[in-house]
Amino acid sequence: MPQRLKAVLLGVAVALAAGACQALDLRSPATDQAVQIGGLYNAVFAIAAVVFFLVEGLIVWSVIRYRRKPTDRNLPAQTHGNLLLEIVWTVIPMATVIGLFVASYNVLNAVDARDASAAQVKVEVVGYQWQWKFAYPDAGIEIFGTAEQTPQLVVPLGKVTQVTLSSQDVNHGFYIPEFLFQRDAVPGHVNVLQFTPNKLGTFNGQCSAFCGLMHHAMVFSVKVVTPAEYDAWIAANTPPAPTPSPTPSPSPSN
Ligand SMILES: [Cu+2]
Repeated sequence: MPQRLKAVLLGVAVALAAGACQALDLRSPATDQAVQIGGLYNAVFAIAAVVFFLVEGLIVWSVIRYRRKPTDRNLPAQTHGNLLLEIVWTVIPMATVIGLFVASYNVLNAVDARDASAAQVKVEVVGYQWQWKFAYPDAGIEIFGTAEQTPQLVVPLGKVTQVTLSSQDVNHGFYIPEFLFQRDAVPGHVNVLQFTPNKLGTFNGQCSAFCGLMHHAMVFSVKVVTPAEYDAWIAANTPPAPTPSPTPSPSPSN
């Protein structure tokens, strides 16, 4: 093989490997759902990589192996169709695509599954120009983000958290990279999603739909804490119950 060709092939291989490493650099998934999405992504990428290197490898090999030599005067023997080969290259891609469809369908259903009765924590998320409101209706807690104070959603580890997502004005996107998915906040429509955090820590999020001049300011974070810390946080942030107004004493009855 000529030296120059070797150098070119080596360069191509290095570039492909670098691209592959970058593509596989998923944020480490922080919810049960994200783990499934990440698994699907990696499986699709691995299959695509195998197909790519197989097909490209065969092309490059054929081009080099069967290139015209200076001594060639006639065309080589021409082959017209090969039933076995055609069955093989039809069945393998079909099986691959059907397998990917089934895997994607299962993961999509698992990620989109919403069982209101299973929800252990319920929060409302409202996007507006240009921040987020996080509310815990059961505790009466409301958090409004500002440009100076980015809002933080506190959720307990391992509990099914249900988010009721809406928008007050234009489309926004509720996106946390470590959750490996995003959902739109659409005015006039409520999106409900559930996730189960599986990793303690603080995960940054941002609006993923360009929503106007201060779109970039729509940053927030999700803090995953232990259930005990969560209970303490809820207790510490629950507004005091309004003092009951004096009720007239019941009229004496005889
Ligand atoms: Cu927005």
